[in-house]
Amino acid sequence: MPTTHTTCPYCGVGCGIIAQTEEDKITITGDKTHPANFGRLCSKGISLANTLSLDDRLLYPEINGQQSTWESALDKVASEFQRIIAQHGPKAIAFYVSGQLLTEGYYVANKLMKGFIGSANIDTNSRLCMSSSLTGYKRAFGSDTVPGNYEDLEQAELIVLTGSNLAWCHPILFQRISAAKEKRPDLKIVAIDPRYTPTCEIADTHLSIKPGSDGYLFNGLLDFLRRHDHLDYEFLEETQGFGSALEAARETCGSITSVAQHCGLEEEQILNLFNLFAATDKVVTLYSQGINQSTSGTDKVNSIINCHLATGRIGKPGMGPFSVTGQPNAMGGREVGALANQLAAHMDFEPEHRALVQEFWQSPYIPTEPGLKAIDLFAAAAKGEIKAIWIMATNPVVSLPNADSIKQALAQCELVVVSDVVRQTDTTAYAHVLLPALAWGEKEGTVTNSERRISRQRAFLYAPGEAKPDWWILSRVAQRLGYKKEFPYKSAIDVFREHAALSGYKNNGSRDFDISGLLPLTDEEYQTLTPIQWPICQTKQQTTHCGGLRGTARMFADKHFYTRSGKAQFVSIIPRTPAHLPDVKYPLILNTGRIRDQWHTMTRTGKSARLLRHINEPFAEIHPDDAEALNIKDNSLVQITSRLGKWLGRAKFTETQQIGSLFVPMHWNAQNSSCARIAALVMPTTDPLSGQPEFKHTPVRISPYRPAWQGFILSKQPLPLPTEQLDYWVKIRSENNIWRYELAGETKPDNWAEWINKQFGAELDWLEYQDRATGRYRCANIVEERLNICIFIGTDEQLPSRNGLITLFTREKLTPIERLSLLTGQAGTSDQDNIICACYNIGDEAVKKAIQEKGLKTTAQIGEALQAGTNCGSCIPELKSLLGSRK
Ligand SMILES: Nc1nc2c(c(=O)[nH]1)N[C@H]1C(S)=C(S)[C@@H](COP(=O)(O)OP(=O)(O)OC[C@H]3O[C@@H](n4cnc5c(=O)[nH]c(N)nc54)[C@H](O)[C@@H]3O)O[C@H]1N2
Ligand SMILES: Nc1nc2c(c(=O)[nH]1)N[C@H]1C(S)=C(S)[C@@H](COP(=O)(O)OP(=O)(O)OC[C@H]3O[C@@H](n4cnc5c(=O)[nH]c(N)nc54)[C@H](O)[C@@H]3O)O[C@H]1N2
Ligand code: SF4
Ligand SMILES: [Mo]
Repeated sequence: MPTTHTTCPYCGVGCGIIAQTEEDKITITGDKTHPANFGRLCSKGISLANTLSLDDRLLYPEINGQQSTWESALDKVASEFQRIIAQHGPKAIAFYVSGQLLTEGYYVANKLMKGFIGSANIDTNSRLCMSSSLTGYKRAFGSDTVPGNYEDLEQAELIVLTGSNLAWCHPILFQRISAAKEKRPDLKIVAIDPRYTPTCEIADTHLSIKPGSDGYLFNGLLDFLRRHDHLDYEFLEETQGFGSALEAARETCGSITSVAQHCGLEEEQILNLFNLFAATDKVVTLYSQGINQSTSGTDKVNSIINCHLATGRIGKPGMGPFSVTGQPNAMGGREVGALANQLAAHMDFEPEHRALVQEFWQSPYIPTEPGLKAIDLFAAAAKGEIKAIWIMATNPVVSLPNADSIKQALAQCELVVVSDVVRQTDTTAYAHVLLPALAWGEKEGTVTNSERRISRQRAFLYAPGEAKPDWWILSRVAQRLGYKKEFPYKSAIDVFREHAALSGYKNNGSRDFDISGLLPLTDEEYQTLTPIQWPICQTKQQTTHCGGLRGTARMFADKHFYTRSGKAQFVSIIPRTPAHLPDVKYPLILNTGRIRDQWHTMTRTGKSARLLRHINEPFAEIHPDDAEALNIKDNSLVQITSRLGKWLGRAKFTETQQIGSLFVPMHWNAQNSSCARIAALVMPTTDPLSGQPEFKHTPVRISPYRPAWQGFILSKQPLPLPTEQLDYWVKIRSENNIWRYELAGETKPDNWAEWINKQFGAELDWLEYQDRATGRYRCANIVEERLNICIFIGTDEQLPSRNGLITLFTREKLTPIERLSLLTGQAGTSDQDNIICACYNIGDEAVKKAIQEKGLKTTAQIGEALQAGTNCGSCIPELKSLLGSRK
C-alpha cells in the first residue's frame, strides 16, 4: 500500500501522520517515528480521512461567480493591483494570510508584498493568536524564540498551565503530560483558568482565576520570589531591568491579600502556588489564548517570563516559559516575517535589516515602516483606504472580532481575492476573484510546530480540478506584475532553499532564526527530510547558540540573548483590567474559545459526522445560578447580546463555569447556523503592543429565547432550508449520512402539512401525526419501506432523541411497530445523546451505567468494558470526570 509520512494540518503540536492509500480508501495513523507524537493522534487527526471528500471544494478559479481559466483570473488580479497601485499607491493593497499556509506559500506572500508591491500591509490570522506571545518574547529575549521543547514538559517537576485548555486544544501534549504524571505522580500540575475545563482533570490544583487577572498573579509571584529569597543571582547577572520590574511588581501586587483580591482567589490558594513555584527548580509555565487574547496580553506574557528570568529557569531541561502555538504553521509565519510589523526571517524594519533583505531579494522597494495590523487593516478597508485585499487560508468574516464589520469592509473594497480550498464560506461570499488552493494531502511543503520543529507535509492525493499550491498562485501573480526573475520557483523546494538562504544571509549568529544548514538539501533530501528543530546552522559543530546541522533542542542554555546588550530583559508590568468591564446593561463576561472536535470555522472538521458526535449545536456554557436568576432552562434556546451583535444557541448548564461568565465556542458560521458567529459580538479592542484582540472578555447579556415553535428534520438528502422563514436553524452532518436540521421560528404556520409540502415538495408521501392541544406535529416520508425524511415539531425543546431516530434510517424495512413508534416519538429514546467517545460512538449515559453497574474505577476499566477512550484518547479527561475524580 502506498505510504506517505506527513504532518497533521490542525494544531501546533504538529503530529506526524502516516497516510496509506489503496484505491479509494485512505487510512490515517500516527507516525511512531515523529518526535511530537510518537504514533499518537487525537480525535481530529484520526478523523482526517473523513474530511477529504471533494463535494464542497473550490476546484476552479472564478471571477464574479463565473468559472474562469487561471490565465484570466491571474491576469485580473495582477491588472487590478497595477491599476490600484498606479492610482492610490502600494498601501492601498493588502494581504491577509494565515498560519495554515505552508512556509513556502507564506514566504512568497511576504516577499511579494514587502519587496515588490512595496507595502508592509500584509498581516496574518496569527495576529489573533500568537502576537502577544511573540511580542513578549521579543521584549524579553530580543528575538521571537521559543526557549524549550516538548520533552521539558515530561521532565518538569511542576507544570503551570495558564489560559490553556490543553486537553482539547493540544490533546497530544496533554496525553504526553498525563503519561509523564502517571509514571511520576509527584509531577505537580496547576491549571489556571476561570473555567474548570477537561484539562483540569490532570491538575493537582485548579485556580478559578478572575477573568483577565493573570498579570496580577505573576507580578505577585515575582515579588514573593524576592521576598522569600528564591532569586538566582548568578543568572540575574545575565539580565537587565530587574530592579524596576520588581518595583512595579511590589507596588501593584506587594501582598498576598492584594493578589487574592485582584485575582478573585483565596489567599491560601495563592500561597500554595507561590510556595510550590518557589520550591521547585524544574518549572514549565505553559500558556495560550487565556493569556494572549487580551488587551494586556503582551504584559501578561512578560509577567510570566519575568518569574522565569528571576529564578534562572530557562534554557535548561524541564523548565521555561512555553507559549504553545495554535495553528499548524503559526511558527512558520513568524519565521518568514508575514506579520505587518516584521520584515522577514526574524528581521525588523531597522535600517540594517532593511538593507540586508532588500539586497538579498534584489527588490525595488522595501517598506520603511510596519504596515497595518489585522484589526486596523480591515478598519482601513472599511474606510476605503485599502482598495484591494487578498485573503488566503483564513475566514475573517467568522474569526475576526466585530465580525459583521468585516463584511462591510469587504463590500467596500474594489477587489477582494480569496484563495481557499472550500467553495462556500462566509468569506468567499465576498470575493470578486476566487482562487482554488491545494488542500492538505495534496500540497507539498513544510510547517514548524510549537517547539521549533520543522516537518514536511507531503502529498498523497492527486491535485483535484485545477487547484494549485499557494506558492504557485502567488508567484504567478508576481510574474504578471513584472517580477519573473525574482519569482522563478518551479516547486516548493525552490522556495524553501531561498528562505533557508535568507535566514543565514550575513547572520553569523546575530539572529536566532537560522536554517541555512538545510540549504544544501537536494530535491531528494527535501523529500525525505525528517523533523528537525531550528536553528540549524551550516557549521557542523555545535556553537554556543546552535546545535549545528543536527538542529537545536533548547535555546539560551548559553545565557546569550539577542538583545543589543546580549542580556535578557525584565519588563516592568503594571497589570491592567480588560478594556470593557461588565455594567448594568451588559452584566456578564463572554469568554470564547474552542471545543474538542472542531477546528476553527468548521470548513473541514464540520464535514465529519464523527467529529460532530461529541457536540453538534452552538451552545453557551452558563452557571445554573445565573440561569435560574434569568429564568433560563438547561438545553433551551438563549440569545446573547453585546454592544455589537446578537447570537442564538442553546444554554448548557455547568457548575464548572464561573458565576457571571459565559463560554461560547468560536466555530459556528453562517453556512451551518442562522446566528451563531460569536465573533460578531466581540469588541475589536486590542493590546496596544501586539494588536491582539480581547476574545476572552466581552460584556454581554443573555436572555431566554422563546420562539413559537421548535423542531428538527432528519433526512437522507440535504434539503433546501427556507432560511428566511426560520429564526433559528443549524445544519449538522450526522451518522449514516443523515442530514440533521435543528429549527425554530417566531411565527407558526397555520397548517404544518401545507408548509412542509410547500418547502420540500408536494410529491412526497407523508405519514402524519398531529396533536393540536400540545402543538405537536410529526411526519415521516418512507420510501420503499425505508425511512427517508422525518420532521418533528413542538412548542419547546422537549423533542425526541435525534440519535435514536437516526438509527431507524439504517433499517432495511421498518416494522409496523417501528413506524408507529416513530410518530409517537418513542423511537427516539437513546442513551447515546451525549456522545463522549467519538471513535466508538459511546454516550455519557452508557458510561455512567457501566460505572455504576460494574463498579468501574479507572479509565482503563471503562476502556475494557466499553472500548471508550481506547483509540485516540481525546475523551479520557471527560471519562475521568464521569468517574468523579474531580479534585
Ligand atoms: N480542538 C481544537 N484545537 C485547537 C484549535 C481548534 O480550533 N480546535 N485551534 C488551535 C489554535 S489556532 C489555537 S490558538 C489553540 C488555542 O488553544 P487554547 O488557548 O488552549 O484554547 P481556547 O479555548 O481559545 O482558550 C483557552 C482557555 O483560556 C481560558 N481563559 C479565558 N480567559 C482567561 C484568563 O483571563 N486567564 C486564564 N488563565 N485563562 C483564561 C478559557 O476559559 C479557555 O479554557 O488551539 C489550537 N487547537
Ligand atoms: N471568538 C473567537 N474568535 C477567534 C478566536 C477565539 O478564541 N474566539 N481565536 C482566533 C484564533 S487564535 C485563530 S488562529 C483564528 C482562526 O480563524 P480562521 O483562520 O479564520 O479559521 P479557519 O477555519 O482555520 O480558516 C482557514 C480557511 O482556510 C482554508 N484553507 C485550509 N487549507 C488551506 C490551504 O492550504 N490553502 C488555502 N488557501 N486555504 C486553505 C479553509 O477552508 C478555511 O476557509 O480565529 C480567531 N478567532
Ligand atoms: S494533537 Fe491532534 S490536532 Fe494537534 S497535531 Fe496532533 S493529531 Fe493534529
Ligand atoms: Mo490560533
